[in-house]
Amino acid sequence: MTRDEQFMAMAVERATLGRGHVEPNPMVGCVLVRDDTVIGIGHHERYGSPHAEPNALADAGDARNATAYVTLEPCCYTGHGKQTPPCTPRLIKAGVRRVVIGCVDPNPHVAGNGIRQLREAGIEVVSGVLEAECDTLIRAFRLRVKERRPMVALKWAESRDGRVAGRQGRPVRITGDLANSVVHELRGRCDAIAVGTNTLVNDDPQLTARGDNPPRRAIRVVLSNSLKLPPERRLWQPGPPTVIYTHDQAPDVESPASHVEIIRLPSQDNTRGGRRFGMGDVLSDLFKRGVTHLLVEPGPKLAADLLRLGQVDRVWRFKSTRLDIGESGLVAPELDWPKIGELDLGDDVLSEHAFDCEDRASVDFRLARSLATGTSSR
Ligand code: AOF
Ligand code: ZN
Repeated sequence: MTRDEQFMAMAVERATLGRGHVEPNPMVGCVLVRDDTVIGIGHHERYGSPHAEPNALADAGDARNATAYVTLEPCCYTGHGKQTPPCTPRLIKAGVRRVVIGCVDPNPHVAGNGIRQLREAGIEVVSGVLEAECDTLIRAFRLRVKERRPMVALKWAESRDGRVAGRQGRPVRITGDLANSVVHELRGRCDAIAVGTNTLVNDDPQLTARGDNPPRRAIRVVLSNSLKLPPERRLWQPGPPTVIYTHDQAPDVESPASHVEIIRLPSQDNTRGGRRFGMGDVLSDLFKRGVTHLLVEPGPKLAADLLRLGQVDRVWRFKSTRLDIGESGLVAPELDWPKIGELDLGDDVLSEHAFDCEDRASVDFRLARSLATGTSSR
């Protein structure tokens, strides 16, 4: 690693502290260095609060002639709903001599204009340092800006012999304590958590985060073509807002509780001759509700459908190292996506998969790793 890359790596690490707090904004970290010494560090801490650069400048006090390492191109505009003053003039005014940037901001109001303004002020700018790492920090933000949809992660747990449940979907406790706390931490950073009707029927899930002080409270989502809803479910008890997506030709049933909304999306033909809604419509609707990260906890059928449709960004598979369910159990979804990260959780192994083997592990996976290593070294 070059010296520039080392300081940028610090900024990346720092930026991840914002996960769950800054969305729909991107995570950003900033390190200020003079004479090869760090004189200030900061990150974007929560939505609507100061950006990484002013936080690092405040930490440094005097940043004249320093180099600023920023994971994202500094912002440079006002208006359009912007909550804080732009960072580019702040860096210029502070007298930094050089700015090293991880990746360009895909926000069309920035998109290279921040770099241009810095150069026009006579500051040396280097861009693309640790670009792939910095890009993982803005993955969900980029999807939001460019594709107007949330980032989608699928997560399931399977036994050592590749089963996700017992006979006819009977629920089985598969993962150990460490895997469970990783899942609850992850749930607490997502904006929506979805299951299909089979999971609603078989598992009666709560879809809430049971970790310490979760930064976000997710909308609970049920994906249901049939709209066959059991009358008594934990999701119908008072709790976070709950949305059931179905298609416009599904049976006319009433919402099971006042916090549960049924959304009827345009129906399409499915391959088996029935009707179904499109996952693209679900993602657009969730986007309009401000969802940046969607976690799907699917059964094998829903997982296979979503993987086939190609609207999934990440898969998390927890595989038990101890438990066998046996031949009669429900077979886990087939997954031929390359593994981009692996983590030993004692009773289970967590692997992260992406469609493209060149992809980097997600910020959530990095945070799972810190949780796991922190816990085991305690
Ligand atoms: C930066 N540093 O730390 C972040 C940036 O509404 P605001 O004022 O928070 O601005 C949000 C936009 O600023 C966001 O859409 C993205 O383009 C950029 N995020 N930029 O220089 C930061 N979080
Ligand atoms: Zn900014």
